Amino acid sequence: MTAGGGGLEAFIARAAGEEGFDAVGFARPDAVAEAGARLRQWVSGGAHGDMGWMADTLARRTDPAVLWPDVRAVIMLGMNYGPAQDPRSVLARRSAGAISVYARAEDYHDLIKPKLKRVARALLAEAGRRGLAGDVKVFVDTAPLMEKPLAAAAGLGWQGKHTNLVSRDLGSWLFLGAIATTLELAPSAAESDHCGSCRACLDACPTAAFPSPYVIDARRCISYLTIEHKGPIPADLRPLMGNRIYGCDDCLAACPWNKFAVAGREARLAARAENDAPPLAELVALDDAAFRARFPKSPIKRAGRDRFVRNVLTAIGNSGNVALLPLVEARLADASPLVRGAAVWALGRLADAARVRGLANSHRALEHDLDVRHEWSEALMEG
Ligand code: B12
Ligand code: SF4
Ligand code: SF4
Repeated sequence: MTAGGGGLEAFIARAAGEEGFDAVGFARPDAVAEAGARLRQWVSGGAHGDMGWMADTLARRTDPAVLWPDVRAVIMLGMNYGPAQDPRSVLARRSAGAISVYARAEDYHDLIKPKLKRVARALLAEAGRRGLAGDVKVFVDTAPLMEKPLAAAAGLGWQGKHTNLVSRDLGSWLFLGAIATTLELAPSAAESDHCGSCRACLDACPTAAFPSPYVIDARRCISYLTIEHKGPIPADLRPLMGNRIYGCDDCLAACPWNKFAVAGREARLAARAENDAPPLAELVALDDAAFRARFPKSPIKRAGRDRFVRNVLTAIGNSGNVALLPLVEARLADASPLVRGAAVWALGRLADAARVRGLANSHRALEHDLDVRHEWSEALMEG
């Protein structure tokens, strides 16, 4: 917590602490002008891939005052979701799926938003007691707001070379939320960069998603590929994904500042045991209803069943486990072309040439989807 004394800032810091936030600070809305310019450059270079919403909301995203002209201050809040153990241990279990830490628990959006609202309401009531009138809006993740640069300006941490906010006290495991307000608040001192010559996160990335330090190419990031990307995963990246089926933590987990991290104290953010290393065999068989029942209140539901099963089939293709072949073959006739295409790829990775040819004979003539037909050609090495 960065604020003390008897001002509104100290009141907010106390209220945020009572709601379970681990860090709080204050930024002027115009504190991130440089980041806005960089964001424009990033989007114009296409690094956002098919996250069209980043381009659509660019004007609002680059400047909080465009989003809300009356805003005078942005309160940035951080919540620690540090895992109890190293999340990378599951990467060696190739027949299990690796789910990123944030997605092993309840959806943080659902948890944090009501907490932000309670802090915001308490702030307005306290301001009223002091004879001040004001308004507030709360944001977590989904709004067009540059949360990381704002959090750095508010002193919560700095944007590390992996582009996420790193805190000296909490390492990389920090969710961000924001309360924008028309009330005047004294800005906190911005945090400076403590990466130094370290490049552990850059070297840890399995898909080389950092063209340079501090810049990510989302199109190569496994988090983007498994969660946001709607189409088939680019073939050259599939073998590099290993068993990562939803998000990725490798760059975050590599950061030496995590040595100061402690396990998160919010029980609803603690990993559900069934999401620590779920067998791929179980996940690949999920239909839509079973998928929704398997992941109640989970952020994983956002990707939808088809994208999720695509990811699972990619992991199966990387597993080297031929015992999974019958489950792959069952998906060759799936209703979703995305799933069928991923099943063909997994088949090509695991089965011998005669088996691929035999299955191609029975499935390919019925296939009308161009992407899936292309997968068959590749699996038969006709390309
Ligand atoms: C789009 C998005 C993604 C995209 C793009 C990732 C990215 N780095 O932006 C994808 C889908 C890949 C993604 C993945 C993840 N995300 Co995300 N994502 C967002 C979202 C919605 C917008 C971020 C954004 O504006 N990106 C645009 C790019 C341009 O921003 P940037 O990478 O920070 O780029 C800056 C730098 O390149 C910098 N820059 C350029 N050159 C230079 C040079 C120097 C010297 C410096 C200092 C800086 C610099 O300027 C740019 C503008 O600020 C935010 C929520 C929000 N509203 O902010 C969450 C958010 C960033 N995600 C979050 C999380 C947790 C993740 C994952 C860890 C999830 C997971 N486990 O899979 C991964 C991490 C991957 C990674 N290494 O970034 C958290 C991060 C919390 C934190 N501590 O920072 C956020 C803030 C959500 C939240 N509310 O908690 N995410
Ligand atoms: S989340 Fe994974 S794939 Fe994405 S940049 Fe970090 S290490 Fe690379
Ligand atoms: S791993 Fe090293 S370079 Fe990357 S964010 Fe952490 S300190 Fe910075």
